[in-house]
Amino acid sequence: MKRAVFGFVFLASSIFCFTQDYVQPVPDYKPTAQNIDERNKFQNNKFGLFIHWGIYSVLADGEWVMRIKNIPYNNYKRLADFFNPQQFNAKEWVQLAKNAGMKYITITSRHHDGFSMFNTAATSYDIVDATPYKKDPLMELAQECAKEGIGLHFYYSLLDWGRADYGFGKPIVNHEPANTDWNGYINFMKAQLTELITKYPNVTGIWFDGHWERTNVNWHYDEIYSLIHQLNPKILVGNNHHLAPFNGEDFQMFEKDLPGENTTGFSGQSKVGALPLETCETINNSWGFNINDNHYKSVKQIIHYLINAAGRNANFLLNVGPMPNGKIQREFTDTLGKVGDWMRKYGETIYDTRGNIVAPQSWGVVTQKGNVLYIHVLNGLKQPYIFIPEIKWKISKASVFGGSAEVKFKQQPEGVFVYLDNIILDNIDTIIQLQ
Ligand code: FHN
Repeated sequence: MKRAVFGFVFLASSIFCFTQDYVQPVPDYKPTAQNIDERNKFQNNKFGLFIHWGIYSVLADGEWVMRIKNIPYNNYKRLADFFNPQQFNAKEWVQLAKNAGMKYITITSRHHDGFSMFNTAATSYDIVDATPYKKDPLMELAQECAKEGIGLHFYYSLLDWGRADYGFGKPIVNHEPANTDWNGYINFMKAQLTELITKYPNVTGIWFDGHWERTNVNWHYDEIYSLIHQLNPKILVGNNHHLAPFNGEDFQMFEKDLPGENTTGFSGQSKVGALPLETCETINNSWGFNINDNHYKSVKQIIHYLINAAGRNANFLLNVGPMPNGKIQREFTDTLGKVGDWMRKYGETIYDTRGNIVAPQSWGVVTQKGNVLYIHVLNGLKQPYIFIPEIKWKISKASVFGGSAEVKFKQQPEGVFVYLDNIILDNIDTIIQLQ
């Protein structure tokens, strides 16, 4: 019996050791005042454009096409020979984001295929050296964003399916892939990140992805995050590791789920922490351009996602996958234009607000700015009123946002009742403003 218990404990603890993530946080990371300021700006921005663009767009089958179609790396690399986005226009992309009411762009500088979409001296497998295009679209984009006051974050993949020093598929021994130059790979990433942070104007964030492919290697985050903050203390570091934030990170991200939810299975271990939050979702079902994907989200779905994120105190990063010619397809630009129309009218109830003031309710969510609460009624009601719990402030007035008509309400110790019987509910969002 004793032996059985010991065996069980041993097995359980060895499984635990084996499966537990190996994390190297930055000891005693203290964000600078500039970094805190940047975090605030980031939270005020609320809405960003995510862009997945790489040589995979040529095959029009998403950014995982190399793996999914089992294309050998050396064959896949040939895509660079005919990646020539002659119609790419940074001005158009930035205007698209601006017109949609987005305040920042997060773009793939390098995805899991390892192809660098920027001019880098660390490898020749990049857009300037390996494609007939020979130009650096990320520099054009960075300059245009800086000119237009749009923030810029670079997505950067930790995972690399092709480089020998990454050793994709190799067993992990002592927190490193066996028989590879793992330190060489870490140094390669550091060199590229240095370029991205020092050469491109106004970059304010690095968005890591791919940790989940190797949860027990030494990613040297202590060195990488420290380097980033040394180069520019205001850079916001985020990592899509699907876990609670590590020390040294400046924002927490969620993939295809609102903070606190886990409908996709990515966020099971991702406890909501105290850092600024961001959730990303894509406009159809693909991140990279996919010619067969017609699952376009409606304008209403996107606006609801944005409001639901804001109500949970998170930004919304909405993705599009541009085509290999550099254009963004019409279905996406149309939708973004309509989302922008809504933002021009109601953005005041989203930008610069904070959420999680009141837990999400069956009828919708609450955002707050100064002494105003914005009650977003998103869902149909069973009764002609809503109840808002947890309100501690004294409410002096309730009105429909943008109008002058007052709305009946009753404040009780347990919360506020707002009566909507005389109000025609909006198909997207009925916003009641509480003073
Ligand atoms: O594998 C990637 C995927 O291609 C895409 O970049 C998304 C965006 O959040 N992140 C990864 C999956 O977690």
